[in-house]
Amino acid sequence: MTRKFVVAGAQLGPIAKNEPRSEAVARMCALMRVAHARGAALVVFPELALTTFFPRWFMEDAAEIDRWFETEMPNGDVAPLFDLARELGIGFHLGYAERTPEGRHFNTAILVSERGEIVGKYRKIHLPGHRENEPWRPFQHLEKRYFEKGDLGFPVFEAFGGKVGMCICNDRRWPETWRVLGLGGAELVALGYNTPLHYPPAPEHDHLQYFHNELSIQAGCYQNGLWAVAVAKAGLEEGSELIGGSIIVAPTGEILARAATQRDEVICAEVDLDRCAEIRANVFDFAQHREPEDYAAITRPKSGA
Ligand code: CDT
Repeated sequence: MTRKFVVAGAQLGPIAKNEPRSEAVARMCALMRVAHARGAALVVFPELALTTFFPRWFMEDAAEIDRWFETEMPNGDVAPLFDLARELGIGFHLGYAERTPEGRHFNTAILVSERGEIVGKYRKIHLPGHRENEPWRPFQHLEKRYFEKGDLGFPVFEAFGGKVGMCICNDRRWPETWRVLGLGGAELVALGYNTPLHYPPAPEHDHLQYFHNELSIQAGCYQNGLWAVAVAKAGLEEGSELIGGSIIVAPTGEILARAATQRDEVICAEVDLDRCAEIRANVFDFAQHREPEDYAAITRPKSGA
């Protein structure tokens, strides 16, 4: 049985602070239609895709913070996306801010089947940035303030005829993310990101943002023999420039599709999940060549923990 299908990445341009979720969802529905017209079975949307990237602002008031979070999924605002997925028979991946019934806050992504059912959930583990207001910055990056570290590990789900994993933005920079997903058998990783072009603590690296994005994702794919669809929220959003550069990467590390704009844009590629074996049965055959006895330092608790 062939395990070939088309995947799409639906990059979003900026979302304004006052843009209602219904408008963002309407934009995503339009992109989903384009992806479907190009034959995609799965379309990947970015991290925190329903709103502007709110961690750029310092907030103290709980109600002001909570208005950026979804308390249910699906809910009335995103229902049109679930309905359209069902109508077209296309799956999707969506990032959003999750507030649980117990009041816990996570940076979350879900995988939704072509029947409109949630078949997988991931909560971001590597939360970048800081906890307190740092007025010297031109904008804040307060993910450590607004989110708890994810508590689901890096799960892998049976979906779309294969094994699908997820990670979110900063996670893609960590080789451990990819290795744990690879060890879990992931054949395709969906991920969204919001990456400012300007990194205030080390602005000398600003010109390397696109390079570091591709470097991390290509290495993760090659070293674990898996596919990735990596999708940006891009463009000048509330005064902060976010990189685009959404890509689809093969298990060989080759980039098969790349966004050309910083706006709403669909990229597509045909994936063949059987091609994971090209790498996994050869140079990165874990059973034959991995030497975990010598990797103990990787899982030693961090100092100060
Ligand atoms: N959203 C997110 O995780 N962004 C980070 C920004 C750099 S760290 C402040 C990233 O890794 O792209």
